[in-house]
This record gives sequence, structure tokens and C-alpha cells, in this order.
Amino acid sequence: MTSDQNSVSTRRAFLVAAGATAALGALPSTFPDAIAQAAKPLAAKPLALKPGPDSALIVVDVQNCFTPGGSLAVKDGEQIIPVINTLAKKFQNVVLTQDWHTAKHISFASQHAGKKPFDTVKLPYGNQVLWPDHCVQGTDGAAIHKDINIPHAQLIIRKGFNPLVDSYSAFLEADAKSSTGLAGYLRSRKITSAYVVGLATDFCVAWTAMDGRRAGFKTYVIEDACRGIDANGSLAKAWIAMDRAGVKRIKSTDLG
Ligand code: VGL
Ligand code: ZN
Repeated sequence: MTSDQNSVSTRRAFLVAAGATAALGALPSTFPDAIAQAAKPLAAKPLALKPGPDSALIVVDVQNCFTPGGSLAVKDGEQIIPVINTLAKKFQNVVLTQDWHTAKHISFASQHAGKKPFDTVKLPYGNQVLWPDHCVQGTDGAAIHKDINIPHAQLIIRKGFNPLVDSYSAFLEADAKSSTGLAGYLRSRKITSAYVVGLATDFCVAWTAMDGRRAGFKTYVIEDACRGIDANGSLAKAWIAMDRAGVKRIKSTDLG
């Protein structure tokens, strides 16, 4: 076969593969190798998103309490730090958040007789998961992890400071009406897209992303720059809820 014929047949294989992929959704296991190979670049194509002045990276709760050695450590939580530091260089606008509780915060299991961490209670604003004491204002556990290196971050939003109301979201407390001011800040700065990373995927990241979407921001969660707690299936549930809310799930390699 001449090289011309070769390239024509490769191209045809590619088109067949592209059509078959679209029609079947997934490649059957018997799909010829050459065609499967040709189809691969399609599936793996990065989105090449380029954050501009209208985008902000929101780095959620990368604090000592949530990283190994902390009182509410998220498994492998420290592994996202280099990913976040690299991502942050692509953003003009970066907001950090800090979980920032009073010493006897209502979300702590220690404040509810007979309860232990990860139990739930009913509070006036709804069901509340109870946690080990964590991120108490001014303590070392509440400090941003020392390896986070984003000197150009412009704002730190502290949340969960109301003794009687938790706040997973960086936008709204758990009563779903008390604002942290973040939406107003972003709007005032003409920011329309929010890229959310940090800890934990299934609590503060998910609630922040969903509230961001509800507030009208185009919202992305960069999955390899997050880690989850996964209490009682919470991680899978959170991804489904984020998808339904219109939050886009992307990878750090999708950013150009
Ligand atoms: C978080 C549980 C309690 C979080 C904060 O940052 O995801 N989770 N407080
Ligand atoms: Zn908390």
C-alpha cells in the first residue's frame, strides 16, 4: 500500500471509530485495536480552558485540620497542594477559604450529649453531620497549610463563624440564606466563572460549587485538585448533585 492509501484508510478508520463511539457510547471489547486507537485522542482531548480576568480560582479549606495529622484529616489531602499551586499560576484571581469555627461550634459532636463524630442531628436549619472539633478560630489547625504557595491570592473568606450555624459553602451558610459576601465580591470584580478546588470534595467543595452555580456563576470543579471525606457514600452523591446543579467536572489538564 502507498503511504497515501495508508493515510486514507487511517482516516476512514478514524471516522468510523468516531461515528461508532458516538452511536454506541462505549467501544465493545471486540472492537478492532487499530480503530480503538484511532478513536482514543477524541475521548482524551483536553478542553483547553483559558481562565481570563473574568475567572477566579476558589481554593477551599486547604487547612491543617483537613490534611494528614489534622483533626478531620482528608485521606491524601496533601496531594492536591502541588496541583493547586501550579493551577493558581494560571489565574489572575484567586480566593482562598478558611473553615473558621468558634470553640464550641454546633457542628462539633463534642457539643451534643451521646453523639459521636459522623452522627447526624436535626437542627433548626436542617440535618447536620457532626464532626470532630476542627478549625477553631486562631488555632494552628485552622491555618492554611504551609505548602500552599499563592502569594497573589486576593481574598480569604472565613466561614462557619456563626456558633449556631455551619457553613460548608463559601457563598451561603447552611441556613441557605446568610451570605458570606463572596457572590457580591465576585460580581463587583466582574468575575463570571468560578473554578473550585480543595477539601473536601463532598462537603465544602461541593456546596461551594453548587451555590456558585445557583448564584449564576459558570462553575467548574477540578477533580484532581480535590479530595473527599466520603462519609456514608457522600462522595458519589455529591458528584451526582453537582452534575444536576450544572457544575462542570473537569481535570487540571483541561486548563490551557
Ligand atoms: C468541611 C466538614 C466540616 C470541609 C468543613 O471543608 O469540607 N467538612 N467542616
Ligand atoms: Zn467545619
